[in-house]
Amino acid sequence: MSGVALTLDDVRALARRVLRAAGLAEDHADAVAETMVAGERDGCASHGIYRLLVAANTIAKGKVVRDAVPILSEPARALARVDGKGGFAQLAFQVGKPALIAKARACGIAALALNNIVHFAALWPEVEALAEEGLVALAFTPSHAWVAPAGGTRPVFGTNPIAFGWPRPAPAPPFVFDFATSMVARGEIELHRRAGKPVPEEWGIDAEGRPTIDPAAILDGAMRTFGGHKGSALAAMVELVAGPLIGDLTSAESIAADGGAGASPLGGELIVAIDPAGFLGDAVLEHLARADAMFDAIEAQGARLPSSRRYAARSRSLAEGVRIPDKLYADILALEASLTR
Ligand code: NDP
Ligand code: PYC
Repeated sequence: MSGVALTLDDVRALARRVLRAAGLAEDHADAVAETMVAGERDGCASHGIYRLLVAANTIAKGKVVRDAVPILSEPARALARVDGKGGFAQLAFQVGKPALIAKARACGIAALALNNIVHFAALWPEVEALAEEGLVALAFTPSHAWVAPAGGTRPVFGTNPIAFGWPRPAPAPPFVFDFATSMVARGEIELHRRAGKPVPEEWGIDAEGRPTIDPAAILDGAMRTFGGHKGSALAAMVELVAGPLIGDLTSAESIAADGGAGASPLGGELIVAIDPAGFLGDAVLEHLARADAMFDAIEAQGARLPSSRRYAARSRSLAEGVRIPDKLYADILALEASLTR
């Protein structure tokens, strides 16, 4: 079997070590390492330990504040805001999450804006954590302008993920989906480039606007939105609600601020949480059971729920650990050696 076998504790220790060696403050290193462990544990390679290379580059280029102290404010009864002060998003979310949960329970619906954060991560850990608190959750963030609008050839949008979490009665885990509004996450194209593998032609175009299966040519050209004009409209929505609506950068502004450094996107994230009891009162369980009937109808015909693959990967990884591609592991160790020389 190829790859290096690691326990999740090994992955956590490696991630913390490299992030600390790169100069990240301890509280950030712990929060960032946890998101990489979650990605690796759940079989999401594009947002697992591979992100150490991305985060280290962002730190080295001076594009993230290593010891930022996120500041929480409460602009209205149902609104919370965290100014991440230029640090990675994970600590900002940790700071804002209790306020978001309390406000959603008090008002029925609440929103949290994370501003001035550097974002390289998947969104499902956040909506899953909120759904585990019994809340319905939505999350959106722009990235860098890498994606052309449907009908165009030049990048305007980021890969702009949308994540959704829905609480289910135990023992079922929350219903969660989380996807880029581009055909795939950029991280997936980067992994194909590293592995020297071609990509499907519909993933993107080269710098001259021609279809290509060369991942490097797409990374230099433009990615495509999923679902044609529909994905394009959703990508625009993400730009709007997690950019101008919360006073933060669009993907075009983020890549301009990057100035060619190749660092992770800088900007904002919007997270909305809804307490089902706000609408339903004591009838919550009855209506959540009706939602579960829909999930059963999906699975009864052999279709799968989003996140079922991820939950299955989680069970396996918790029992058996994970395998990291040999080249990626070697690159991470070489990075660590270069940082500790
Ligand atoms: P995928 O296409 O891998 O998966 C998208 C979602 O669809 C997942 O919830 C997945 O569940 C589900 N899914 C996949 N196949 C099926 C199926 N056959 N039936 C039912 N559900 C299915 O995701 P993307 O490549 O679009 O994005 C990957 C990650 O990248 C996301 O987590 C996203 O947050 C992150 N990202 C982050 C960005 C940022 O700016 N921070 C930007 C862009 C992406 P399952 O996991 O179980 O397979
Ligand atoms: O994979 O598209 C991506 C991505 C962008 C920011 C974080 N992940």
